[in-house]
Amino acid sequence: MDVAIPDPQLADASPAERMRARIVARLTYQVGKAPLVASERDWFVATALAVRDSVLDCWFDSTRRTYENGGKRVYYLSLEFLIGRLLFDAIGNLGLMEEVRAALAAEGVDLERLREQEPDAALGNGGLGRLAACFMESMATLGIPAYGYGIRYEHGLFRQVIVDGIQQELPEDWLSLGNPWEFERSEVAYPIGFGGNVTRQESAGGTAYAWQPAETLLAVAFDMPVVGGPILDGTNGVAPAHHANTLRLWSAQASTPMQLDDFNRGDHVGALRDRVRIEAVSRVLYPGDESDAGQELRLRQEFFFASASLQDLMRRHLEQFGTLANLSDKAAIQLNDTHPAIAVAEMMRLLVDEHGVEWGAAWATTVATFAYTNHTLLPEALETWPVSLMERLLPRHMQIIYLLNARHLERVSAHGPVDEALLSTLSVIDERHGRRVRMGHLAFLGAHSINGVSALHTGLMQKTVFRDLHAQYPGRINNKTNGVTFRRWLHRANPGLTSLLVETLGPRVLQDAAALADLRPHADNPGFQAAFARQRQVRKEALARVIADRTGITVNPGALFDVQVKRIHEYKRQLMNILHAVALYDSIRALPTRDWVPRVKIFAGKAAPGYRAAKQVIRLACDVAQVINSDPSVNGRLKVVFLPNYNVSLAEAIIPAADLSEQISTAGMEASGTGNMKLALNGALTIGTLDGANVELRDHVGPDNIFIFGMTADQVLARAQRGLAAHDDVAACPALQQALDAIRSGVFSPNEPSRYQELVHNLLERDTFMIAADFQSYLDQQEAVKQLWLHPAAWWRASILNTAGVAWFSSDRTITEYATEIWDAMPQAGSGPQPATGSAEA
Ligand code: 26Q
Repeated sequence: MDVAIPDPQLADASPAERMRARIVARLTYQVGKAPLVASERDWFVATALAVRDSVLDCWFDSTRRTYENGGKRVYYLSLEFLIGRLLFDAIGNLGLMEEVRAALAAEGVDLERLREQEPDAALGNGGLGRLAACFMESMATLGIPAYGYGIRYEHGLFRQVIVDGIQQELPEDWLSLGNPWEFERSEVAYPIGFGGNVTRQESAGGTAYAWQPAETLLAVAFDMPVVGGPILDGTNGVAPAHHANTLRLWSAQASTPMQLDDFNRGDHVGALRDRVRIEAVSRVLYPGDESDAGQELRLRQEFFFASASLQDLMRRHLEQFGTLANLSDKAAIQLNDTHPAIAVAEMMRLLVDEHGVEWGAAWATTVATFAYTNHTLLPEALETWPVSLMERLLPRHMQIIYLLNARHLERVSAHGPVDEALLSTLSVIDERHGRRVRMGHLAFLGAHSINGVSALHTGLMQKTVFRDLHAQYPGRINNKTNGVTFRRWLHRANPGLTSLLVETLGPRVLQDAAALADLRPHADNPGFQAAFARQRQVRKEALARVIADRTGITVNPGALFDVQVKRIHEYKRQLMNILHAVALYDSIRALPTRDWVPRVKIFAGKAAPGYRAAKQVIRLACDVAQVINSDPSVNGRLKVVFLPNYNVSLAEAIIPAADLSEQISTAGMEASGTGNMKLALNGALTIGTLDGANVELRDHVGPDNIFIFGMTADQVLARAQRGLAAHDDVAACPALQQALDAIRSGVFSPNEPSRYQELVHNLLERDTFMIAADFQSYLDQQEAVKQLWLHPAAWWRASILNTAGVAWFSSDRTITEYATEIWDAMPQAGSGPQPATGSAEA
């Protein structure tokens, strides 16, 4: 039964009544439950399916319009899409919030409670994956025809539990109860080869190479619609238009179901073993974040999804245009970091070996089609693969890489002799570390645009890792400062504040982030300040309940909520924040009668499973929390909380409740940060270094409304030249000395006093992240934070000016820059909605 077909009996019904009928029909006929016995999970599925019907209408329209326009499509290749929950995204973007809420209320069901029933789609580690999800949403909202390509991991990022301060990883199972948003496209399947050898054939037309893989598996497509918010100019004066794009995720399937011979011989396990091994490719997301994994399975994942995506987009292009000669006019491929960089070699193989395109023309097409985004300069995160592994797994690709590298080095040498040292830094092959393929070099050479994700980061790319390539190919490196989608991170995460903004600025603020600037005249208005502060208070009370539920810790919602939420990594310096907590603890005990500002320090984040130092930081945060929270002399003036299992949904609960946002990485190390933007958008004040996008954040909110401390990136470099021992800096800062002494002597680990000896020792001897050098200046700014908090009118003014100042950090702005400056793919204006026909596949 097609419940999307209007029921004539409902012709006069209100939208909410019609929605109710659709939800109940889904519940009855698809979930198979009667309303009286349905669980909240059942209602969630029924609601998602009913909302999905509305999404599908836009989806078919959008796909058909793109095809008819013959316009350019954007392909965003990413090994990670950190999506989170989708129900409110879809309902909110389609403008159905009130009718769905009313429809469910009529059945006695609370929409807010259904929200909790949806598992997070956690197909990513952190910033890079979440950025991909924000970008997909913005591309849909801007009406840019786009496909996201990735892997349909059966298990997303692990679930973090903390047992006695120790992080443990449990498998994550987001698909166990089914995924109402996805469509399996069994007919869209491509063969993906591994291993084997390359044959060479001479003919009159020249030499041809062909790869015979030793094994082949299938990449099967699963599609998820991504629906945007209302398109500004697409209303036609009638109803708002919505554009929907496709997130196409690949799942690995063995091409032969199983070894029937083995099975018939009675070896049931052996018969399935190969299948299990092959299908492992899409089983699990690698949980490493900026850490080198170097695992063969990871390289298999990279090639698997890169090859499937290219085969798919080339098939689509050929079906529509009949030639690959105009590929770069009709397709833009964005590589999300180097993880899909093998696509450069695969594109060359497909063009040259499979489609008979001459090498030079194929290379021109490749470079004109690809663009690459770099997300990190940390040496340990720069991807390289051993040549031996590449030769074994992808022999033809290794040949292609040698050839494109040779041509590149010849070009460099064409204008005269070049010294060996320069050639070796320019080469795709790193000969110094046992012959490895530098994926960053491969991506750079194969792309016409290489971008960084903040102004500082882009400048550093040009000066450091890509210095020599930049000199050879000037103009290729450009900046695209990150942004976030305000629809998820303000409108949905903070509906109370959003209503206040709509009341104050009008509904335009929902569509046009720039309207936030009109908040500035209200920053000093006491009535507005009170209303703004009231919304924060509501969210702090809600977060306090979450904290109590998940940790048993009681916090005072009137205290200053000081928040650091992000992956746990040494360069992000959660340790410095913990040291500040210890220093505060010491001061409170030393001067118990002083008028302290009550603070709650809130931490959340996951450590890569094998990253020992990061796991020690989590343990220290928990140990420090234990001691401080239970010390009666503190009397609630300081609490420390480590909230387990940070994910997109928890971020949505924490961010609107934050008063202070900690963005305290060692300058030069955080490529951009995006949590900084989400927190400032919700009115949190930032305490931060001049790192990543914090620099631009300061420019936008104004230097008086942000707490900047510490060395600049240049000063960090100069400091490193003088050695990394921290003894002098520690000796010069009594608060730091005292905090380190306490930690080292076991004040926070009384049952194992030596637990943090190594941590303290390392900080003193080799303070790679320069915590000691920046500490005094951090303390000073924390003191300034306290002083401002003591003056509520000044605090709320600054807070409002943060929300007012960050419009530029909308991912709509970022995507508009990508579209105009890299992809040349802006949507046709005014392409309003048309009758629904066809399917989403084209
Ligand atoms: C590489 C090889 C093997 C296994 C894992 C990896 C791997 C996985 C994820 C390497 C790096 C990442 C993630 C990087 C990342 O999230 N970078 C962040 O990107 C954000 C979006 O641009 C920035 O805001 C952050 O500053 C940056 O740290």
